[in-house]
Amino acid sequence: MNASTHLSPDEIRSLFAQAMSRMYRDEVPLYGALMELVSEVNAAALAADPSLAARLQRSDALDRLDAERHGAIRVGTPRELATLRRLFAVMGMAPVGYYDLAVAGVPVHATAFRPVDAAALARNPFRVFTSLLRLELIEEAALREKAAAILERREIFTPRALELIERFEQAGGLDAEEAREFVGEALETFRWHSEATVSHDTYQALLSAHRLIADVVCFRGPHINHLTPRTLDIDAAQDAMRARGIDAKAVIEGPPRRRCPILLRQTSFKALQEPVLFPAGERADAGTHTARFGEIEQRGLALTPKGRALYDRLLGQAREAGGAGSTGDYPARLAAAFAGFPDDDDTLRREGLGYYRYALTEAGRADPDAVARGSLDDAIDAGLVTADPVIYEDFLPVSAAGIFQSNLGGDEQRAYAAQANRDAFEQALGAPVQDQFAIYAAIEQDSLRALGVSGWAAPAC
Ligand code: OOG
Ligand code: NI
Repeated sequence: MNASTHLSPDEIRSLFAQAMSRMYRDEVPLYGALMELVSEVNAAALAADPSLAARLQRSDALDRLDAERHGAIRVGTPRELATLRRLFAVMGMAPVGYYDLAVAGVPVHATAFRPVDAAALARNPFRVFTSLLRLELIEEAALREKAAAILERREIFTPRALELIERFEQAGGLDAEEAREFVGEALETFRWHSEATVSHDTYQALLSAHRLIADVVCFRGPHINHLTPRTLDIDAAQDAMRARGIDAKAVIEGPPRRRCPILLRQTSFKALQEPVLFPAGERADAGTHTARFGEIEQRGLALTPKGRALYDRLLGQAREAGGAGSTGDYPARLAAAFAGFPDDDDTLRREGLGYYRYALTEAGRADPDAVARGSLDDAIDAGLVTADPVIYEDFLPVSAAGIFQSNLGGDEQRAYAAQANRDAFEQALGAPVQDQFAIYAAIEQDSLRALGVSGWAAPAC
């Protein structure tokens, strides 16, 4: 067996994303309806704006659009998280970013496993938002110890999945047959199991500590709780959801609607009430559990640290202006706050608020001397070079908290006093998380270098 017979991690990721999508469509029929709706909205958006298709094509986003998804899972122990890191590595997915959700009253911290380089992202940007339960945030000692003991006993990976991960690590890859088997085995970890592993009483006790704790602790594994397609027009998709009687979240998370979309806007439909069986002596008790939901998202420009600081400040303004979080006439407050955020690509780029990908136009390729004669901005103005938004591939902590909250069922609003603890998270993960800004900056830098003019730099941020 040598490297040439290995399937690329990109191919394994694509197979896995397809398998996951099929499984989720079978498990959650509403997901199928959402997929149809999003593909109709996307077709309409492309038809209405011919330049959109060309722009998406140049930034590699068009071909991947139909396959583009993110999922989310929640795990209970450091060992589970560390093994997931190895499992995702088989598919070319690395942990990027640290998200602390305790401040928003959700007792987890998280990262996103995703492909990192431009070619892998263009191929298939499948990402999984992965949260680790912070057991130390359960106040009652007896309950905390019980939860820890339950989690210690479970094994969320099949023996064969573990063997194939090791095989990948030792051989440096998997051949086609091994990869096919790996995808099937890995899928088992993310499958929904309607039999709880604990009694109804234990479930209730954990549920009242926090609904999310029950979701993580009481089942055989970290069931995938949503799989999100990418839409080109989330407002239209939100309207279409409502028109079909889908119970969409009241507010779209993230920035307001703009001419130049930035970062990430998301909306979701309420979690399903699903039947659960509890082992109780001879007879199984029946109950219900809310864990799984639907979500759609629109992705836009990746912001630089400067742009992100402005985003965070304006979002904070909108959220504080009304006293509470995302309620009342929040959309109007949000739009008003974001009047202070430039909304044309030229200004966003020149002010160093976002990352752009540069490419020679046909005219630029035909006349390299003309390209090199002036500055980068001159070449763009002369139509020799294009600058297209680098797409944001990550998540937003305030949005994620809103998504968690709206899908936990109850309307509990609490905040944990605990500090973010990135060191503990990375220790559990067994590796540092990568810095998203460095990744976007590298994509921008590489595109600049490929223009072949020495000395050109992206606007400072
Ligand atoms: C994850 C929620 C976060 C997003 O898109 O921000 C998320 C979860 O509920 O487990 O998926
Ligand atoms: Ni999500």
